[in-house]
Amino acid sequence: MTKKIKVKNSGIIKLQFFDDFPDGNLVIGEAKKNVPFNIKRFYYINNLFNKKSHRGLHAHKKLEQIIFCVNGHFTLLLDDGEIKQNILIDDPYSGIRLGPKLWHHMTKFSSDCVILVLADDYYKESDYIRNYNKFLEYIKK
Ligand code: T46
Repeated sequence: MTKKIKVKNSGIIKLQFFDDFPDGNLVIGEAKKNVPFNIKRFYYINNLFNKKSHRGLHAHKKLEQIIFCVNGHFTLLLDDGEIKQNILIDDPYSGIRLGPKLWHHMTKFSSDCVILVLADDYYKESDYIRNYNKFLEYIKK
Protein backbone atom coordinates (compact mmCIF):
# COMPACT_ATOMS: atom_id res chain seq x y z
CA MET A 1 0.00 0.00 0.00
CA THR A 2 1.31 3.44 -0.87
CA LYS A 3 1.83 6.02 1.88
CA LYS A 4 0.78 8.98 -0.26
CA ILE A 5 -2.22 9.49 -2.54
CA LYS A 6 -1.56 12.04 -5.26
CA VAL A 7 -4.94 12.17 -7.01
CA LYS A 8 -7.88 14.39 -6.02
CA ASN A 9 -10.92 13.10 -4.12
CA SER A 10 -9.09 10.17 -2.57
CA GLY A 11 -7.09 9.33 0.55
CA ILE A 12 -6.15 6.50 2.87
CA ILE A 13 -8.62 5.36 5.51
CA LYS A 14 -7.03 3.46 8.39
CA LEU A 15 -9.06 0.95 10.36
CA GLN A 16 -8.62 0.14 14.02
CA PHE A 17 -7.64 -3.46 14.61
CA PHE A 18 -6.94 -5.78 17.48
CA ASP A 19 -4.21 -8.36 17.07
CA ASP A 20 -5.66 -11.24 19.07
CA PHE A 21 -2.83 -13.66 18.23
CA PRO A 22 -3.18 -16.66 18.08
CA ASP A 23 -6.94 -16.13 17.68
CA GLY A 24 -6.89 -13.83 14.64
CA ASN A 25 -7.32 -10.08 14.16
CA LEU A 26 -10.48 -8.06 14.68
CA VAL A 27 -10.85 -5.03 12.41
CA ILE A 28 -13.33 -2.19 12.95
CA GLY A 29 -14.83 0.60 10.87
CA GLU A 30 -17.40 3.03 12.27
CA ALA A 31 -19.64 5.35 10.24
CA LYS A 32 -18.86 9.06 10.68
CA LYS A 33 -15.72 8.13 12.62
CA ASN A 34 -12.94 6.43 10.63
CA VAL A 35 -15.44 5.87 7.79
CA PRO A 36 -16.29 9.49 6.90
CA PHE A 37 -19.94 8.95 5.88
CA ASN A 38 -23.08 7.03 6.76
CA ILE A 39 -22.96 3.65 5.03
CA LYS A 40 -26.08 2.93 2.95
CA ARG A 41 -24.71 0.00 0.97
CA PHE A 42 -21.84 -2.43 0.90
CA TYR A 43 -20.80 -5.00 -1.66
CA TYR A 44 -17.95 -7.42 -2.02
CA ILE A 45 -16.18 -9.04 -4.92
CA ASN A 46 -14.66 -12.52 -4.67
CA ASN A 47 -13.88 -15.50 -6.97
CA LEU A 48 -11.18 -13.51 -8.77
CA PHE A 49 -9.39 -16.60 -10.04
CA ASN A 50 -9.05 -15.35 -13.65
CA LYS A 51 -5.63 -13.65 -13.98
CA LYS A 52 -6.99 -11.41 -16.77
CA SER A 53 -9.99 -10.13 -14.80
CA HIS A 54 -10.47 -6.43 -14.75
CA ARG A 55 -13.18 -4.33 -13.16
CA GLY A 56 -14.13 -0.68 -12.77
CA LEU A 57 -13.32 1.52 -15.78
CA HIS A 58 -15.74 4.18 -14.68
CA ALA A 59 -16.08 7.18 -12.40
CA HIS A 60 -18.94 8.30 -10.20
CA LYS A 61 -20.61 11.69 -10.31
CA LYS A 62 -21.52 11.99 -6.61
CA LEU A 63 -21.00 8.65 -4.87
CA GLU A 64 -18.52 8.37 -2.01
CA GLN A 65 -16.99 4.94 -1.45
CA ILE A 66 -14.13 3.29 0.39
CA ILE A 67 -12.53 0.23 -1.11
CA PHE A 68 -10.76 -2.41 1.00
CA CYS A 69 -8.93 -5.57 0.09
CA VAL A 70 -9.71 -7.78 3.07
CA ASN A 71 -7.69 -10.67 1.64
CA GLY A 72 -5.01 -10.96 -1.06
CA HIS A 73 -4.09 -8.02 -3.25
CA PHE A 74 -4.90 -6.16 -6.47
CA THR A 75 -3.82 -3.03 -8.35
CA LEU A 76 -6.04 0.04 -8.38
CA LEU A 77 -5.48 2.70 -11.03
CA LEU A 78 -6.87 6.08 -9.98
CA ASP A 79 -7.11 8.92 -12.48
CA ASP A 80 -8.53 12.35 -11.59
CA GLY A 81 -8.19 13.60 -15.18
CA GLU A 82 -4.80 15.19 -14.50
CA ILE A 83 -2.86 12.75 -12.35
CA LYS A 84 -2.84 8.95 -12.67
CA GLN A 85 -1.68 6.74 -9.82
CA ASN A 86 -1.32 2.97 -9.61
CA ILE A 87 -1.72 1.63 -6.09
CA LEU A 88 -1.03 -1.89 -4.88
CA ILE A 89 -3.88 -2.63 -2.49
CA ASP A 90 -2.55 -5.26 -0.11
CA ASP A 91 -3.23 -3.98 3.41
CA PRO A 92 -6.48 -5.29 4.96
CA TYR A 93 -6.31 -2.56 7.61
CA SER A 94 -6.36 0.40 5.20
CA GLY A 95 -8.89 1.41 2.57
CA ILE A 96 -8.79 3.93 -0.25
CA ARG A 97 -11.39 6.65 -0.64
CA LEU A 98 -13.03 6.52 -4.06
CA GLY A 99 -14.62 9.93 -4.11
CA PRO A 100 -16.59 11.48 -6.98
CA LYS A 101 -14.99 12.28 -10.35
CA LEU A 102 -12.26 9.69 -9.99
CA TRP A 103 -11.78 7.22 -12.82
CA HIS A 104 -10.83 3.82 -11.44
CA HIS A 105 -9.68 0.54 -12.91
CA MET A 106 -8.93 -2.62 -10.92
CA THR A 107 -6.57 -5.31 -12.24
CA LYS A 108 -3.92 -7.90 -11.22
CA PHE A 109 -6.07 -9.62 -8.62
CA SER A 110 -4.52 -12.40 -6.59
CA SER A 111 -6.68 -15.53 -6.75
CA ASP A 112 -7.49 -15.19 -3.03
CA CYS A 113 -8.43 -11.51 -3.38
CA VAL A 114 -11.63 -10.36 -1.64
CA ILE A 115 -12.65 -6.73 -2.12
CA LEU A 116 -15.09 -4.96 0.18
CA VAL A 117 -16.62 -1.61 -0.75
CA LEU A 118 -18.62 0.73 1.52
CA ALA A 119 -20.83 3.30 -0.19
CA ASP A 120 -22.78 6.33 0.99
CA ASP A 121 -25.73 5.73 -1.33
CA TYR A 122 -27.79 3.04 -3.01
CA TYR A 123 -26.91 1.74 -6.47
CA LYS A 124 -27.84 4.19 -9.24
CA GLU A 125 -26.62 3.51 -12.76
CA SER A 126 -27.25 7.23 -13.52
CA ASP A 127 -24.34 8.10 -11.17
CA TYR A 128 -21.82 6.16 -13.32
CA ILE A 129 -19.69 7.66 -16.10
CA ARG A 130 -18.51 4.63 -18.05
CA ASN A 131 -16.90 6.40 -21.01
CA TYR A 132 -13.45 7.96 -20.49
CA ASN A 133 -13.96 10.90 -22.88
CA LYS A 134 -17.30 11.70 -21.20
CA PHE A 135 -15.48 11.58 -17.85
CA LEU A 136 -12.94 14.15 -19.10
CA GLU A 137 -15.80 16.37 -20.34
CA TYR A 138 -17.71 15.96 -17.05
CA ILE A 139 -14.80 17.03 -14.82
CA LYS A 140 -14.30 20.20 -16.89
CA LYS A 141 -17.85 21.37 -16.06
C1 T46 B 1 -17.22 0.76 -8.15
C2 T46 B 1 -16.26 -0.37 -8.17
C3 T46 B 1 -15.16 -0.25 -7.17
C4 T46 B 1 -25.86 -3.55 -8.85
O1 T46 B 1 -26.94 -3.91 -9.35
N1 T46 B 1 -25.84 -3.04 -7.60
C5 T46 B 1 -24.68 -2.64 -7.00
O2 T46 B 1 -24.69 -2.18 -5.83
C6 T46 B 1 -23.45 -2.76 -7.74
C7 T46 B 1 -22.13 -2.32 -7.10
C8 T46 B 1 -23.49 -3.28 -9.00
N2 T46 B 1 -24.68 -3.69 -9.54
C9 T46 B 1 -24.69 -4.28 -10.89
C10 T46 B 1 -24.30 -3.35 -12.02
C11 T46 B 1 -23.67 -4.29 -13.04
O3 T46 B 1 -24.68 -4.85 -13.85
O4 T46 B 1 -23.70 -5.32 -10.90
C12 T46 B 1 -23.08 -5.41 -12.16
C13 T46 B 1 -21.57 -5.32 -12.04
O5 T46 B 1 -21.24 -3.97 -11.64
P1 T46 B 1 -19.98 -3.19 -12.26
O6 T46 B 1 -19.67 -3.68 -13.61
O7 T46 B 1 -20.20 -1.73 -12.06
O8 T46 B 1 -18.82 -3.71 -11.26
P2 T46 B 1 -17.36 -3.11 -11.08
O9 T46 B 1 -16.60 -4.07 -10.24
O10 T46 B 1 -16.77 -2.70 -12.37
O11 T46 B 1 -17.60 -1.77 -10.21
C14 T46 B 1 -18.01 -1.88 -8.87
C15 T46 B 1 -19.09 -0.85 -8.56
O12 T46 B 1 -20.19 -1.02 -9.47
C16 T46 B 1 -18.58 0.56 -8.70
O13 T46 B 1 -19.51 1.47 -8.10
O14 T46 B 1 -16.85 1.89 -7.85
O15 T46 B 1 -16.88 -1.65 -8.02
